[in-house]
Formats: sequence, C-alpha cells, structure tokens
Amino acid sequence: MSAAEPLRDAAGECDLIVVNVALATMESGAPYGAMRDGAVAVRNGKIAWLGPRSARPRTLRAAVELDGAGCWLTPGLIDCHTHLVYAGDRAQEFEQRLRGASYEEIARAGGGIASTVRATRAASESELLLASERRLRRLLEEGVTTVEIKSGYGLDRETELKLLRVARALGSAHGVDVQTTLLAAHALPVEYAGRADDYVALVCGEIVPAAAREQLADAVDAFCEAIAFSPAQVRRVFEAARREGLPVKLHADQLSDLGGAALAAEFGARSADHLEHSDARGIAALARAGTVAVLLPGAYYFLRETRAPPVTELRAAGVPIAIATDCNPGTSPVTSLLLMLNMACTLFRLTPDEALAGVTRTAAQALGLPDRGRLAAGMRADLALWDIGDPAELAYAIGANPLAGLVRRGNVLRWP
Ligand code: DI6
Ligand code: FE
Repeated sequence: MSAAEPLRDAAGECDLIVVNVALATMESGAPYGAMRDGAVAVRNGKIAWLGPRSARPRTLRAAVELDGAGCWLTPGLIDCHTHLVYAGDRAQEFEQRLRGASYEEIARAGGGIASTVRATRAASESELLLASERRLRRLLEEGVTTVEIKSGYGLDRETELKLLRVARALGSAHGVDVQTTLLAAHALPVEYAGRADDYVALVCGEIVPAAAREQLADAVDAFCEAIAFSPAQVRRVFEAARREGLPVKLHADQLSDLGGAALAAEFGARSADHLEHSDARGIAALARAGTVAVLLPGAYYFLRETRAPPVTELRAAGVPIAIATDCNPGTSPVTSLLLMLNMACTLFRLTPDEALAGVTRTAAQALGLPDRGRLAAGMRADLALWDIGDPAELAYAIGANPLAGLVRRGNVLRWP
C-alpha cells in the first residue's frame, strides 16, 4: 500500500468502517498479505483506506462501524469458471460410469453433454432461472461475490443467447457480479453430426456476432478436445471473437494434449483451463502470454483422473494459477468453492495461500477484472468475513463453511 494516496482519499466521511479484523489482503509479500488488527474503510463501494488500526487517520469518520470480532477478512471470492446454467441432471450417467462406462464412451453414445442440451433447449427462461439459482445460492453462501457463467448447453443461436440472458438475470436477481462467457463451441449438436466444420461456421458467422451485438457475452470460450473441437476449429472461433473485440479463454488439454495451452496463449487468452495434459511448450507459451492457468480439481476428482496438472512446472514458469468449481452436470457437479480449495491442495499440492489467491487475486486476473480480488485502497469493497483463526483453515477444512459476514460493493449483505 502506498501511504500518501489512501490517507488523502480517506480524509473525511466514509460510508462504513470494519474494525477488529485480521486482513488477508492477498497482496504480495507476507503469506496471504496478512495484516493483524486491521481496519478497512469503505466509500462509494470501494476501499477508501485500509491498514493497521493504530494507523487509522484521525480525520477518518464513518457512518457505520462494523466490529469483525477478531475474524479474518478476505476479498469476496471469485469463481472464474462455471457452467451453472442448465436444465436436467446427470445422476443416471453417474450410475452408468460406476458400472464401467467412461465419460468419452457416454458422450460418443449421445449421452453426456447432448442429454443436458436436450433438457436445456426444452426449458423456458424462467425454468432455467429457477434451476440455476439453487446452484448459485450455494456458491454465494460461501462468500462468492463474482462468478463467471458460460453458455454451452444450447448449441444453437437461440438457446445459447437464452443461457447468456439467464446468466445476466441471475446476477441482477441475486446481487452478485456475473461475467458471461459464450461457449457455443462446447460440443457438436446432434443435428450437425458429421458436419463439425458447418457448425463452427454457424458459431463464427452467427452466434458469436449475435452475442456481441446484444452485448450478452463478456468473453468467448471453446472446448479443444478429440470429443469436441480441433485446434483448427478453435482457431476459427477465436478469430471470430477477435473480430468482435471479445477476449478468449479455452478448455485446454483436459483429456489429451492437443496443444491447447499454446493455442490459447497465441491468442492472448485470459485463461487456459484444466491443463492436466499440457506440456513444457504449452506452459512456456502461457508464461510468455501472461495467460492464467485455471485448475479445476472438481472435474479431475469426479472423472477419477490420475494425471494432475503440471503445477510444479506452472509455478516455476511463473504462470498465475487460479482455481474454480467448473460447476457442470457432467464432470463437476460442484457448488462449493471452498471444497475446491481443499482439493487444489490435497490433489494438486497447491499451498493454502496459493489456493486462496486462486479464488481471489488470480481469479480476478483470469476474468480481466483488475478492480477486485485484493484488499487495497481503490479496489472494490467486496469483503468476506470468516470465523477462523488462520486463513489456511479455508483450504484445510472439508465441508465447513465459516463464512460470517459478506459485503459487496460496500453493501452489507450479512454480518454476525
Ligand atoms: N469440459 C468439461 O469438463 C465439461 N465441459 C467441458 O468443456 C463437461 C460438461 C458436461 O459433461 O456436461
Ligand atoms: Fe468447464
């Protein structure tokens, strides 16, 4: 924190001050950017001042003073990769898999994503809203203040746009920031069987431009995989996104190495996600491009994968690492971001500090949102208060939810 600027900003009246908290600022330096006995002043939805209580400027006054009772305050959590808008469920497919079928076999037999597409096309916007808000609410109960939501279960122009509209509506209805991503290149719709290039032409010529025109998509994603789209097809989708000025991200190297990480990096993608099979060339490309690696331990766990993403190499190359739920009905029916912190540590060997950074600072980077994910003067006042004695507990405990308070854009949503 630079001292002079926030002090000048803070002089006078603030809307709110939180006192008696330990701060996990997630700024670099000490682990968690920790600051004991801190205080945070908020004005106009932003952090006006923060620091140790002893350094509180005498001129700083606040209309409301909140006592944090010695709890830990972190940035509001950010889930930077979800597919949470869909209809139906895939519990039966789970049973099939337990009887021995693989995810790829089910997908090739017309189940998997295709079955969710059928249910999602048949659902009205209000039905989709109802089904999706149950999942969203569970994320919010664990301190999430920003969530990315992808389309990808429509696979036609009308339904893809419907999913993005529902995602936006969820944000307005639930007081959470929703970043939308068009994932029309998620799977080949059945009506295009054997004509993948024609479907890609539809995505590039109609769906991407329509989503851009209606301002429904903040980014464009694709699934680069043998059961989905080839690198050459993804390249066409990325070029269409570029023509519309939309940033890209990619489901890359999840089940095999098709060079997805390097392809994402070549297009300056905000993030490359999954990465279990990425090689040294892909990792070096991510590092050069400043692309965030989004790791999704829920899908790895649920598919019982054995090859973990190359965390040691990503770390050594200086690639920022984020963590997300990948909330989706087929490979990650997960609505707990805290559980993903635990799995990122147990399955991928991240440290609890790295895991928490992965759902705050680097998750913000993955979404291109430099105004959040850290506690610092000028950042958005998205604050989560946790009844814990050490921030490592957020990753350590399984099935606990120590969220005690939540502030979004300076509005107190809950407080003990
Ligand atoms: N990768 C995944 O793991 C999910 N989508 C993707 O691109 C799977 C989605 C599903 O099976 O419904
Ligand atoms: Fe995904």
